[in-house]
Amino acid sequence: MDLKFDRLIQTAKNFKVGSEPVFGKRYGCGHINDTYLIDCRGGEKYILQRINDRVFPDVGKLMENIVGVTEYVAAGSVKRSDEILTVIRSAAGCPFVRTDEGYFRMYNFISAGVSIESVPTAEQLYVSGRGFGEFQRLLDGYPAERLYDSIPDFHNTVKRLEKFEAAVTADKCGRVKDVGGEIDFVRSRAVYADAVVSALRSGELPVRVTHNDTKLNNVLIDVSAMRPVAVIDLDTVMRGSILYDFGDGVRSGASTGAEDERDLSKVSFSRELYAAFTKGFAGEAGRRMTEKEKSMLYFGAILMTYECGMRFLTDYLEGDIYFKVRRSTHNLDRARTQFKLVEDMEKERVYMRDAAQTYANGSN
Ligand code: ADP
Ligand code: GN1
Ligand code: MG
Repeated sequence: MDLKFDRLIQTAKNFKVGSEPVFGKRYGCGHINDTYLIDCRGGEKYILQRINDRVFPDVGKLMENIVGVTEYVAAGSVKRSDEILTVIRSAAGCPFVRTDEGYFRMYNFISAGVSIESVPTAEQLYVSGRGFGEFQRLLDGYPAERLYDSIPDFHNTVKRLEKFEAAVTADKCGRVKDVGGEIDFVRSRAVYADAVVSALRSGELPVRVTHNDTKLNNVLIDVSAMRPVAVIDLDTVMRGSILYDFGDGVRSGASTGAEDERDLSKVSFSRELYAAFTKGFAGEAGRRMTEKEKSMLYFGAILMTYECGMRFLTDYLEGDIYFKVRRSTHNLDRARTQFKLVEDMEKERVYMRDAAQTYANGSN
């Protein structure tokens, strides 16, 4: 439910803002939290977010993660402070505030960059790859033991598959009958689910501190200077694989159509966009990757796209309780675009693998 204007302003007043909050409105296109832009009398701007506490039940621990990560990134960054994501404390010094309407946090509004919400140009996606690759590099050395698992098993695709099967069995909304083809699609690729989970467990792939939600609109880009400004949406910074960050960047960026496009003829995997993201990401993070990571990097893109499609379909079957939706088939439409991309990527495996290895080895 949207917050009433006066409640929004009242909530913003709980934080240490530069001057009186006078205006607020809904902002951005995130699928999880409720995001508002707050304007203050003196011209200062802030992002106020109502944290989705169904997704993140322990807000205190979540915010400890975010404070730790933002401070670490700030210390390792050479950027100006207004280009660095910063948690604004409450008057009482707390990184979040609880009101009758839920849990809220505030960030500085970073105006030097924007979220790209449409199909990016190759140059923009290259910049996005650089931003996430740089973030991955900046997180190197972050004490992983300080991180709380804000969503346990977030990219454990085996567990995702189990949840999906449970949703099919429960068929809470009677929707299973309409999505037989999509269910078969997920089942026919069940073999993907275990590949990274087991390689992480055996130590074949190193466990790193990763962002885990490297979707295109989670990096702010300066589109005139063509540079990454800041990586945002740090709720899911946890232990993971670099394949996840690479993979989700490709999933969300290297498509010729929107994530929720209904006309699947508009949705295809783009080699040009893939190469651009890969060049940017590997250019920043490639030197630190192991040979195993380099050889499996491309698979991260297939896996993240498969997993995300499965998550959308699970949510559709469960009655749209996780992702924000604006129409009854929204999650199904999203699942279908992801499955179309998976099919395309499967045909492009060799190209994807070779390009990722080439860029990760720095030969381009
Ligand atoms: P969600 O978890 O719901 O995706 P995000 O933290 O990604 O929430 O925020 C939603 C959108 O709001 C982002 O995609 C971005 O466009 C905008 N946004 C969030 N934080 C900032 C910020 N500090 N400065 C500028 N824009 C922001
Ligand atoms: C969500 O929060 P947002 O919109 O940046 C989701 C991601 C999905 C993505 C699909 C915490 O990202 O995992 O890949 O939607 N975030 C969470 O668009 O579940
Ligand atoms: Mg987001």
